[in-house]
Amino acid sequence: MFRIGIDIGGTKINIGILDFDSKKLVDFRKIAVKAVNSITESIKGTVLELCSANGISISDITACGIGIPGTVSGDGKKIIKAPNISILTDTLAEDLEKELSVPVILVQDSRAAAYGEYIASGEKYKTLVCVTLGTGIGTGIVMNGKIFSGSLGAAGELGHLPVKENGRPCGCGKRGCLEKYCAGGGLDITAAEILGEGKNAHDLFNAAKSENSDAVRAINEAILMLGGGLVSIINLLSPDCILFSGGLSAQEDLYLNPLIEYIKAHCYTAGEMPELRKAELAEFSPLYGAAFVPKEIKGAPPMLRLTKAPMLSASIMCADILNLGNSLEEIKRSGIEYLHCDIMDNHFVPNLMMPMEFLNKIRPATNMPCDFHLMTEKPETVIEKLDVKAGDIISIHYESTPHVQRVITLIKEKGAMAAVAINPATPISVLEEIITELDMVLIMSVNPGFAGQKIVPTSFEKIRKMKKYLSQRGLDNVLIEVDGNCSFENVPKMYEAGADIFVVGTSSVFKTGLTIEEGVRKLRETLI
Ligand code: S6P
Ligand code: MG
Repeated sequence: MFRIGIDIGGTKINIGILDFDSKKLVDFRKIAVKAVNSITESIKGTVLELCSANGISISDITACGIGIPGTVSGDGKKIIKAPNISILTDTLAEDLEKELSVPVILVQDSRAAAYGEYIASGEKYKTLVCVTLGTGIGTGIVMNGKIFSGSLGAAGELGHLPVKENGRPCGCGKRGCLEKYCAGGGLDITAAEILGEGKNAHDLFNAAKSENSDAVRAINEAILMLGGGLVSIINLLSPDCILFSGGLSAQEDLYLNPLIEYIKAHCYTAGEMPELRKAELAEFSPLYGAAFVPKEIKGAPPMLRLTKAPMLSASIMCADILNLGNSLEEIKRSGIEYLHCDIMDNHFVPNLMMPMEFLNKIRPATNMPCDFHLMTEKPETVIEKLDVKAGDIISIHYESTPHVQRVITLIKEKGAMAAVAINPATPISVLEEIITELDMVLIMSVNPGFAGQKIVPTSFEKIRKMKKYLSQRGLDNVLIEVDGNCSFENVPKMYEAGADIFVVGTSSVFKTGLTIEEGVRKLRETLI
């Protein structure tokens, strides 16, 4: 499977196609901004051309991320502010999503760059700061493997640290911001002041190389200001790593190296110095990061993971029945979201499970929401007897009753979230007439009836199809649950394919040799 990563800049748009598994850039193209009439058309044309040049079908693209030089909404769908780029349209994400039939997410370019470097490092840093020294200063922060935007969404504006009272006016509306002195644009102004009208940062560095003392002093002043800002970041966040990119970072002898020396001499550490060096991916980091962001941002429309993190539903039939009270407590303590209660009638499936007397003892013993999975004929007769609380989910099998719609109505009347489960051999298309009434679809990744089975291999593709099916109908709020062999190995693939809730049983959380808490921790680690 592949991703599209796009980086929209002031003069050019970089578009790349990336292999999701190897995390390698397969191929890329550059478009000059001045050659763009319609941004949607230009991007679409280039993506299709890239696909065909590399023998990749558009249906193998699972998501597209776009780095934007500006502020984007929390759900990654709208551009809020991008004053320097006139070709952008408000509906870019929406339009491209329609044109390419893949989920599209927008992300501020410096955050995308930081995330790109994080992925390129093999996810080895816990907290990484990526500073792009271009015309301005872009700062992206990755904390615990996730992009950090701050509660109010404006984290990482190092460039707007005030360094001079009533100083140079800045595009942000304030005066005396750090980037107006230390980034390329600021050094252009300094050059004009010192060397004369028309001179720029490049001339300033050339003058410093020829030992022009004013130029040397001006550059050193800029280093002290920027160094001070970066020391504050280190003292505040204690990151593993600060990476530098952007045109100015190429001035190694006169700018980057002395800056790093200043930071080393002034930052507060508990012994270990953060790694301070040039970014690895250089100009490709925003494109690269944007491409992998759709997996990372677990948030809003579930397709793009902008508000929802993956959820676990613990299969009670796999718990230690002789010790059920303790297991229930441990399940709760480990942060599992749902209790998955399987009900089987030995008719619809060849097994019996959970008599009502048993279930009705479990229900008052926990305040966790229940995820009832009915594998019975005449599901309505079971639903009537269930002790349902707000937040519970009831899934019935499409194959179990000729009256699916009637039963969905009954579930809703009981106040539960309504879900329909489909067996491995049942196509998604059977949901067509009822999909708008559902809160969740349960994809069976084994044939129902027993725990401890092997996954039906086509399940991953089925989840992916389901996700697309929902998205094409504007039903991104409908959850996808997967039941059957949700192992440490399978869950990340199911998640990547688009599933939201995983029924965890003997293959992960109740695996012999692990405590429930250890199993949950191990599983969550695969989903970061
Ligand atoms: C079985 C049932 C499931 C199992 C669960 C077991 O049909 O619906 O909920 O309890 O799938 O998980 P595992 O990890 O043993 O496959
Ligand atoms: Mg089940």
